[in-house]
Amino acid sequence: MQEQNTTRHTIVNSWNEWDPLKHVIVGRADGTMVQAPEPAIERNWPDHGFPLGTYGPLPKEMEAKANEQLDNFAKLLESRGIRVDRPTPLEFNQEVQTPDWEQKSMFGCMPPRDVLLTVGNEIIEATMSQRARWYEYLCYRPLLEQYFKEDPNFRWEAAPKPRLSDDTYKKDYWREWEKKSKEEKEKAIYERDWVLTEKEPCFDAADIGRAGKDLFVYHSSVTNRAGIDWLRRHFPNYRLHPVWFYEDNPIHIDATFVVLRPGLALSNRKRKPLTPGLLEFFKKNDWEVVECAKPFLDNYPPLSFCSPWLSMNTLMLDPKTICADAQEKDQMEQFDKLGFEVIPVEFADVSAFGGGLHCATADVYREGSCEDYFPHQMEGF
Ligand code: ABU
Repeated sequence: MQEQNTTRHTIVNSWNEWDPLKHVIVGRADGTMVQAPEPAIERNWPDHGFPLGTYGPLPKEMEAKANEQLDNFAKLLESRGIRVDRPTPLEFNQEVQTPDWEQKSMFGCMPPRDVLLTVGNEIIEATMSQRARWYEYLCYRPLLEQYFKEDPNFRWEAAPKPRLSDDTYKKDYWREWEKKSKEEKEKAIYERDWVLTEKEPCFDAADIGRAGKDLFVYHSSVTNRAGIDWLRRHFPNYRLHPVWFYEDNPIHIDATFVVLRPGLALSNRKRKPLTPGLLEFFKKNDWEVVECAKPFLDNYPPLSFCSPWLSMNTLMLDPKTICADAQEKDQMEQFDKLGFEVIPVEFADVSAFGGGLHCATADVYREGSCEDYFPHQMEGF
């Protein structure tokens, strides 16, 4: 497999979420952990064997089911002529450290979308903002080294590795959050008072929605203002729009506000846009913004930090063809009515490993070039 890959020709090129997909990375579930507590996050799943403070590998039978669904998804993509590469898992159940901190475990490499941001001929390794995920980029290094050798125009970038010292986080954020009243939580949502301080730039790649010259960046609990500012300075020739939504545990634009194809975006029916001018901006440019359908689940599945809104976490194969989670009947029906060819993909068992179909992939090559889908810009947005 490896030998076969090295003989292939690679071109890194992807400007948006919908142009015809020809080459993609699909994650693996191997060794994924319930993360040990750290300032950025705490897992507390006593009903499923992981009360607060505990950590360890997700059960092997869950891992096997998730890997089966990931492998089947990879085969489906290959059957449509799409080249699929896979990351190299590390031993995630090991203590890691830098001069600033020690962390009892890592996480996994199911969601490449969280780590790798492809913009044109460039792939950026995101900073990440959790200690357990600081080394996750290493899982993708064999592929990135290969692409670098094969594509002379590939720009391989890494955002500055954050120190993630205690100064990167608000002290005792989660304990304080638990003590907050409903009104105080509401206030935090409107003020975007999340766990990260502004000490240093932090962002997850899955907080960026790509639409040619326009990049939409979610100010979330894993992406801070400094991270957005770093991206803005890194991409001076793009229009970078910070966006935020009504959500008390905000993570990742790809289950929140998704640009599906030119002229059509999907908005989370619960996580209402709070960004002034966002909807007006889309309207001004003749984009329709539709609210997503009701998700299949009412709540987070067992041992999963991902919400039911993975219902809207999809992969576009081209502007007319969309891969959606097969359990999301209502969402698939909505896509059908919107004129898509919908490909149902069994994927529910992957959720606990860090996401849905968009999370589980990272673009390497889509046909097409950088277009301007929003010619009418708006002051202040
Ligand atoms: N990585 C997507 C997770 C988003 C969510 O849990 O809603």
